[in-house]
Amino acid sequence: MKLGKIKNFNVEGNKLGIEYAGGKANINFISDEIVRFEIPCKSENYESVAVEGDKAVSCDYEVKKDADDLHITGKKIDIKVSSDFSITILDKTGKVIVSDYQGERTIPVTISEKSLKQLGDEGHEVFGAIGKNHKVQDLKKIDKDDCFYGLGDKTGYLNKREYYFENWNSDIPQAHTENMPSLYKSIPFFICKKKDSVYGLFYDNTYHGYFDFGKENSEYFVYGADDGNLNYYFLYGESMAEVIKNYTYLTGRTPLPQLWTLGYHQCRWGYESAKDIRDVAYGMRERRIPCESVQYDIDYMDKFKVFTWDEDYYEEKGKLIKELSGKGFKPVVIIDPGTKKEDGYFMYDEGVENSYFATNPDGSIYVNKVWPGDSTFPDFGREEVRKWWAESHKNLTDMGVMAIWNDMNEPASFEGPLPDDVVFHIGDRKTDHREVHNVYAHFMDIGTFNGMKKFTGRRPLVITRACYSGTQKYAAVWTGDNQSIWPHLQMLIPQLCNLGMSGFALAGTDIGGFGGNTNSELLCRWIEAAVFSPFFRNHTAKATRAQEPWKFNDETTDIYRKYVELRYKFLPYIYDLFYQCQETGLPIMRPLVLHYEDDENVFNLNDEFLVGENILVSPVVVQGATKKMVYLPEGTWYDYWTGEKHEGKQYIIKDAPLGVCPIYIKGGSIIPTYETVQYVGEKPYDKLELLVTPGAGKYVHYQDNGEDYKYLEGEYNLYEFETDENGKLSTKMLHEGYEKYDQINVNSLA
Ligand code: MIG
Repeated sequence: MKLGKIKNFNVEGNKLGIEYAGGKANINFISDEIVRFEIPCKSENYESVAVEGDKAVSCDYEVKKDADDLHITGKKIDIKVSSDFSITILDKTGKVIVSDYQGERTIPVTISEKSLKQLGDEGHEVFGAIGKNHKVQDLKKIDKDDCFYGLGDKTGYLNKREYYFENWNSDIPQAHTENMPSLYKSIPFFICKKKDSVYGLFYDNTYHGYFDFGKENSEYFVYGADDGNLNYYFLYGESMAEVIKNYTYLTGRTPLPQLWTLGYHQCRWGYESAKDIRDVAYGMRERRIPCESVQYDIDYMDKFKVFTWDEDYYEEKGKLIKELSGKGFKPVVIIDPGTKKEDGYFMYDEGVENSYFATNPDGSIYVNKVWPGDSTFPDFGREEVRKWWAESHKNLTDMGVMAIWNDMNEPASFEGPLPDDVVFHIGDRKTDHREVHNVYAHFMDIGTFNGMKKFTGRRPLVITRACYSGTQKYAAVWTGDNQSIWPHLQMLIPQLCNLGMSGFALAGTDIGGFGGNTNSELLCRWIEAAVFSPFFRNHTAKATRAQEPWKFNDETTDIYRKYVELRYKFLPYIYDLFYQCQETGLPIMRPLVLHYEDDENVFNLNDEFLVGENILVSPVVVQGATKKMVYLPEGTWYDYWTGEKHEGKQYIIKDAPLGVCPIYIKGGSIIPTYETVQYVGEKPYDKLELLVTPGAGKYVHYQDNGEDYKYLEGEYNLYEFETDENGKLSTKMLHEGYEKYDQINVNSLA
């Protein structure tokens, strides 16, 4: 951006202010590894929605000025600041990690307005074909070997290089294709893995954002936004894992969930009555398929009015919930932000009385259509509105509701998008839809989280469709309306891995696919591939083929059960990973590149993933395939099903007929497992079985009541298990504060 030459600078603690001939810029050290760069083009007072509280720790750095440039010497990185706030970041050996691109963009105008119109007439969609300069814009150089990961839920592949994306939370019921600019979430963070270094960038700006990773020109990547400040954090790290640790230090980490939330969930938009829910719930138990919840989609509400219950179809308030709770089902209900405009409806009346809804510029309440018809939109950016929303959850928790699923919070609307000038707030500051759109769900989720925490006393499960960076502190996510097609099963892997690297450790897809009709093979392959999806739910739309496994055939039911049981077996391992995530920010599902950064075979590996560091999963995601080419990275790997030993750094062909998902356990692993139950809480988990593979190993296992916050007061156990070369186990207690297992057994895989 055109600021001209540096005139002066001024250092105050962690903050460096730079005076340019044509404006100002700021550099702010958060830590030795995290540095914020800002041109306050819109506002002097930067307030982040994603970063809460002051994260800065004291750091040592020195600033020197020569004729044209500033030279900042830090502990981990050095920074050169030049004219026009051009930035070069170097490591301590003097090697450039990343630098601004000098020169103009070469925007390809591949389509004339005339052709664009022609295409539009027949309904062709044109995604990002015409580039444009943005009000806020940043160009940085790309090197030949750079790979880009992260950016949340974007479609396509693991590595985003040569793709174009936008950040504008969007409700997209059509099939999500790899060339789509945006889906439901806006997470302007990515990791650039270079030949021999790595860094992260977080462009913290909530306006409509744009990313081009070398698509328009292989020499540079472009970030842009429609308004706001140029405001980004550079995140240094010696590995991708360290960059993620820094990013999640800044924006927060996925908190420890309740154990049951990691179990299996069944859902459908189209359970139209208490009878439908009951049939599915008892159907699961009868067929011995473990299940935690049969979730309530919008039909449970009275005329889609949030915080109400339809007693005509779903029986007397509380009755069904109580009955199913007795069988171990935890009620999870959907909530939308759109609040029906109807006099006499308590939410509407309260909202009007207290001016809680977003307004038109003239002050009248803004109305658009969603499920309930004419609806209003709570102005969640204000604390008092979030408090009101939080309190409203008592209507549900009084009935026994245990978790909330927030939908349509992009916000979606049926009568065209919300106009730019709809008035919203962030805190007390008045602003408009353009700035709030991408953080609307974030603020809603905070309200939900606080309400559920208050009324249940447990760690809330809030499942959200839309979000922004930092929402991971409050909500789990699912990837929205996918379809029952093979490409969407394939996309599960890169999409959940990228969400994980973007801070969202608790994420899942609709198993079986939401839109369209699934078939038995696709459903079986989906449950195989999803067995380690952090959030584990089968869901489908109205008027599609039913997706409860027994609606197909016995083989499907058996395969399905086998994988849901496998999930329950590995629950303590998954739970341990969530425990570790609080320290490291590392996700549960990880692309191989996260742990094998130097192995070029894994930079673009889209059909395998790791669970933690010890389990490698290489599912079959291609129709009709019965063999899988599996890449095993360096080390020794054991086939989970046969115990067969393989040396890594090679491809192998694994026989994988329907019902077999190739799974490998790393040598020297100690993996905690539980006995399969029909639901968490069916019986006490008083026995732990350790699955071990040959080789010396060490593993820390976490145990608590799996429900509330008592662990914060020390009510938990930490076991350190160690095996020697002969497989002999020793156990050390690192912390003791909870009832210990009665038995710990060892089971050797090979
Ligand atoms: O546009 O509540 O993504 O999971 O079942 C439909 C009905 C609105 C969209 C969600 C989907 C949910 C559905 N909702």
